[in-house]
Amino acid sequence: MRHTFFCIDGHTAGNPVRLVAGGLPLLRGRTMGERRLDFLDRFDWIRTGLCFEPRGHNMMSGGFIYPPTRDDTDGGILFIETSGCLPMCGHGTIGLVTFALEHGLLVPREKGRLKLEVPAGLIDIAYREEAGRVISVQIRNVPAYVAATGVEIDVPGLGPLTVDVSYGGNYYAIVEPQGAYTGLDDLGAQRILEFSPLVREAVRAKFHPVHPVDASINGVSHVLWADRDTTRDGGRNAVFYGDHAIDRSPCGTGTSARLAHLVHKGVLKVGDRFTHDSYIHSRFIGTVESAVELPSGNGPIPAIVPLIEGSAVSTGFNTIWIDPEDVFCHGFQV
Ligand code: PYC
Repeated sequence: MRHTFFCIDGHTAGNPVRLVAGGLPLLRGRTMGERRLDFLDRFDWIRTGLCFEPRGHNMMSGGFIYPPTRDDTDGGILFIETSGCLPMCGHGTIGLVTFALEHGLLVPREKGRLKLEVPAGLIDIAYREEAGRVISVQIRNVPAYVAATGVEIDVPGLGPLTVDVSYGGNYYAIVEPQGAYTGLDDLGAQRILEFSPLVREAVRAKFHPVHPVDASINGVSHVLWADRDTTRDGGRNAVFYGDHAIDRSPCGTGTSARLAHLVHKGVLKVGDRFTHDSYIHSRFIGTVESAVELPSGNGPIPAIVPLIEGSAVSTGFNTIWIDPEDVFCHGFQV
């Protein structure tokens, strides 16, 4: 039997977002974190079928919006993407919220504001509308913090690098210009795609971060290449995710991780606003809203609350079916 999914497709700052509005599975679990694990256990074929070729591509990502699991939220999000179900996705949230509001799939209790549950925790949304279009979405993200500094690795073909690991909803290896890495345009997209898996593998061999509050969130999944000429006003980055993707957006969780990183380095402080540009020069605005502490067995960990603002555009409706008779029904990657 064919499984049919009604989707609203679009992009946030150039990176794809597929809101699966019809055909989403009923999930077990009291929280979105538990539902994520249930989805991965029983329904991961939906993610691979909708994100991998031939129905998707290397950068494909999106998600489902579920009714709230708790009284104080407007709904819950489950993210899907080529690498799995992320605990949090910033560009995904901006797109999913935009399309859902514009099509009446999310009904806020308070105009201009939403409280949503994602697997990584609770997030607040402030959005602006004009003539029935959502023109901007700002996320108050889960707390971001620096998990490790000075991780020394040797990348075949590139040489030695010292990187830091920072969390912004996912764990990022952050590579700043040094040694043979002199900046994004010098390295270029092909070599970012070639070296990023090697950086991730080398960092994973040395350090395995585990979230102090939720141990189901662990491990370095993304690599953020910071461009040269970063100042306290802004910078450019390229985020690598999955196995073959450079984020076309400035990456919401990557921007959050970078804000925590720049606060840790003394470049930014609470209240600062930071423009973050992507590989294709699209933009998010990040703000360090406040300083907080995350409880841990080894004492409190300094963290920040990041605000990430951007916008998204829908490009059309897409009714997609997954037919078990199709040899590629669950997708493939090359
Ligand atoms: O915007 O957080 C993000 C994101 C994660 C992976 C791709 N984009």
